Amino acid sequence: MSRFRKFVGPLVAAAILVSAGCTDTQQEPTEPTPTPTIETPEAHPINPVHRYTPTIFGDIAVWMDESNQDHDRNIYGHDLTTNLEFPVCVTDGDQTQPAIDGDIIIWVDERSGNPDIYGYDMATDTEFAVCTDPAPQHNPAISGDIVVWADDRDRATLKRDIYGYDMATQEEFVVCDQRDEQRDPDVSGDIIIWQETRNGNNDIFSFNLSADINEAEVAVSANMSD
Ligand SMILES: [Ca+2]
Ligand SMILES: [Ca+2]
Ligand SMILES: [Ca+2]
Repeated sequence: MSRFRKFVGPLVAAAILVSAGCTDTQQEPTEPTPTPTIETPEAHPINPVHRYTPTIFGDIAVWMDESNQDHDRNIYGHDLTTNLEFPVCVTDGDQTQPAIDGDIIIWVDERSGNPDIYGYDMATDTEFAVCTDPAPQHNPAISGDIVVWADDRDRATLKRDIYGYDMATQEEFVVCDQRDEQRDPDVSGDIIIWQETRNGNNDIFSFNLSADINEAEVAVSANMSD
């Protein structure tokens, strides 16, 4: 290796270091970091309505509406044929747990301060009370003229029971008030079913409205050894 190359090598390295240092000192100022966008309440609807528990019969869907503003719960419907939404019940207090069959929509209604059962006939644009007993009523279901629900009027002695209402005769009747817990009824035609605990576990029982009263109640699924 020549003496020249031995001498030039360190000079080139020094030049690179000096050049790098000059580059740092002459660098253009960086752009300021943008301030993150903070979403204001106006970025979303200030009063969205939440919708729950939809159910449907034919071309009519119904559900419970809850406003974020006042948390009032109401029942609304929607005609899927006409694509029109309509209020079913928007009165004071909570309206919840809608069910529908034919032209009749029913729900749990707390306008009086305790859960009752109310209904609305779309054919006649008429609202009506099904049960306004002072105790709580829950989980209504409907088939034809028959409305059923779980009822706490004798809860202190009989726990929860199943009651029904015949819209044709406008008469209320007991479906099952056995001393254990009956709940979550449903109905189709003359057959009412529910969940209950008389055997110490949850079973399914039924009641046939067209059968002899002594043979009307039948265990659908019950096993005491479960
Ligand atoms: Ca309401
Ligand atoms: Ca009530
Ligand atoms: Ca009971």
